[in-house]
Amino acid sequence: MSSVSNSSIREQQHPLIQQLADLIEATWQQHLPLAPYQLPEDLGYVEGRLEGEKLVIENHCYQTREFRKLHLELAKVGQSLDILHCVMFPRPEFALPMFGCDLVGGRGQISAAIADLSPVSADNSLPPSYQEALSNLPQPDFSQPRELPAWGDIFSSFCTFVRPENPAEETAFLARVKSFLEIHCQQAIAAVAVPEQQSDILRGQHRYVYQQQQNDKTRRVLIKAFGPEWAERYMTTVLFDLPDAELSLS
Ligand code: BLA
Repeated sequence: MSSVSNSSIREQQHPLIQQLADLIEATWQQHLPLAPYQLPEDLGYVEGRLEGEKLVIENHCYQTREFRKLHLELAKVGQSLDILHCVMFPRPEFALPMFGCDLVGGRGQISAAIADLSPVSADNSLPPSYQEALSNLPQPDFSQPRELPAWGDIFSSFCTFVRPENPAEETAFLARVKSFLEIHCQQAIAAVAVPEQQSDILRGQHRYVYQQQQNDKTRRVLIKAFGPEWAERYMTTVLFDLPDAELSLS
């Protein structure tokens, strides 16, 4: 196995979550020189209780020249809920979109599989190089596409949000995420910093993060296990935070 993963709950999770976690870390390691990223001390590995079942959260976090924070989170609630959450936060001096991915499943079935490269530019569009690369990908047909909630207007037209129905659809979802990650890593390595665009980029990242914080389904799980204050702190400092430079926005 890879050198940066110390998988403990991974082996107990839905196979698609294991495969996607391995794929994400392998792609990061292959393309990006990873440095450690320090999470708030008490939030790297956490345990709580949700309706009598144990909730375990395991975080893997890195940073690179282009990315302020690469975050992969695996969570497990007893036997009933398995979660993979991943966001790649570009440094605000790079005009790069947000990669985000969430897999939620329970009792053998993944109910939500979502992945996107989401724009943060002032005109709310992806850089042309991304548009071109993403347009060239095959568009797999999924038998159960899902409808985005209202806060999901941050996602691009390339966003995939489905309930994968069978192993073929799971494989198709994995392949699409792999393509997103490879395109994103290649573009990021080639990217040149544009500090003059930083305030626009920060504004876009702020909107992305703010909308994600409106996901009541995530919040509800965290509140039930850890209480409202802890959930708020976790959502705003670990799942969807902003760099300190955000202060310069106001
Ligand atoms: C949905 N997220 C969900 C659901 C749960 C969680 C329980 C409902 C599953 C379903 O509708 O089938 C829970 N997700 C979590 C928890 C964590 C988590 C507890 O990551 C972390 C501890 N969510 C993200 C990212 C994206 C995302 C990065 O974290 C997208 C890039 C999307 N999750 C997302 C969307 C839904 C969802 C769009 C459906 C929301 C809805 O239908 O209202």
